Amino acid sequence: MQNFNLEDITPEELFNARRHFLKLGAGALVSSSALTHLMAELPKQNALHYTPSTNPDKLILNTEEQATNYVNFYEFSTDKVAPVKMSQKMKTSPWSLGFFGEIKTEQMVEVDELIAKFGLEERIYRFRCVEGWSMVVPWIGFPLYKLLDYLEPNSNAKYVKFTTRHEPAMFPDQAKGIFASIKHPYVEGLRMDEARHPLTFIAVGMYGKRLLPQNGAPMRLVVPWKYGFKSIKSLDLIECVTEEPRNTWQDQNPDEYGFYANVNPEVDHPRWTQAKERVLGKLFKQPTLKFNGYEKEVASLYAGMDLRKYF
Ligand SMILES: Nc1nc2c(c(=O)[nH]1)N[C@H]1C(S)=C(S)[C@@H](COP(=O)(O)O)O[C@H]1N2
Ligand SMILES: [Mo]
Repeated sequence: MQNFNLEDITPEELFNARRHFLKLGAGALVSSSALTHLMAELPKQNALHYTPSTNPDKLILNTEEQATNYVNFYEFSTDKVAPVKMSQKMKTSPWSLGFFGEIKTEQMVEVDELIAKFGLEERIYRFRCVEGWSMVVPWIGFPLYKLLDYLEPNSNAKYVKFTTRHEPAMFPDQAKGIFASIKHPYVEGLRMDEARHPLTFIAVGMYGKRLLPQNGAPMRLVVPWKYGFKSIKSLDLIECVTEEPRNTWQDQNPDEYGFYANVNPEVDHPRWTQAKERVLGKLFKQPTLKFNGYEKEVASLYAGMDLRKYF
C-alpha cells in the first residue's frame, strides 16, 4: 500500500482513491472503518484552490509549525499550547454563518457556499498580538468587502459586529459559566469603513490548506493593522449594526483595551511597551511598525483622531 498524505489529495484523486480502495475488495488491507474515516477526513483536509499572493512586501513567512502551535483561543484555554490538542475534535463542517441586522436580506449561509461565491485568494500579512509577539502568515480567504457587497448593508449600518459560535459542548471554557476565563461568546467590531477596507480579510485557510481548529476554523476575521484580538475566530454571526459594538477585550478591561486596537508603537499598553515585538521563532525583538506596517494604506481612516484616546 502506498502512503498517503491526506493534505496532498485533491478531490479528483479522492474519487480515484475511492475506486482504488473498492477494487481491493473485502479482503483488502484497509478496514472499511478506516476507509470511512479517510473519506470523512478528505473534504476538510483537502488543498484549497486560490490565487497565490505575490508577497508584494517581501515578508519572511513564519513556518506553519510556528503559526499552528502557539495560539490564543480562550474558548479552550488561556494557555498558548493547550488549545492545539484540545481543539482537534472540533466539528467545523458543516458550519453555517448567520448574517443579520441592517442588511437587505437576513440569512444563513454555509461556509463552502461562501467560498464558492467569493472565490479565494492568498494574503501574506504581518500579525501582531497585543501581548508583544508577532508572525507573518499566508492566509487564504476573501476580502470582507465582497461579503458586504453581497449583503447590501443599508444606511443605518455604521458598524459590523462579529460573534464567535457559542457552543459550550464544543468550547470547554464556554461551559464554565461564571468561572469562564472571559465573557462568552467572544465579540468584535469594526467601523463600516474599516470593515470595507481592501486589507480586511475573512480567512478560511492558511499555508495552502483549510484553517486548523486552533487557528479559528472554519472561518475567522483577519485585520492586519490591528492587534490580534480583533481577528476573531470561529465566526458564527456577522451583523451590520448602528451602534459601536462593545468588543470582548474592551469589556474585560476598558483601561487596557479599546475598540480601535490599531497597532501603535507610540502608545504603550499600561503594563508593557508596544515599541517592540518578538517574531515567533526569533530570539531578539524587532521594532513594531505603526499600523503594523500598513500605515500608507490605512492611516487616512483615522485622520484627525487622537490615537491615544481612541486606542
Ligand atoms: N474567539 C476568539 N477569537 C480570538 C481569540 C480568542 O481567544 N477567541 N484570541 C485573539 C487573540 S488575542 C489573538 S492574538 C489571535 C490569535 O490568533 P492565532 O491563534 O491564530 O495566532 O486570535 C484572536 N481571536
Ligand atoms: Mo492577542
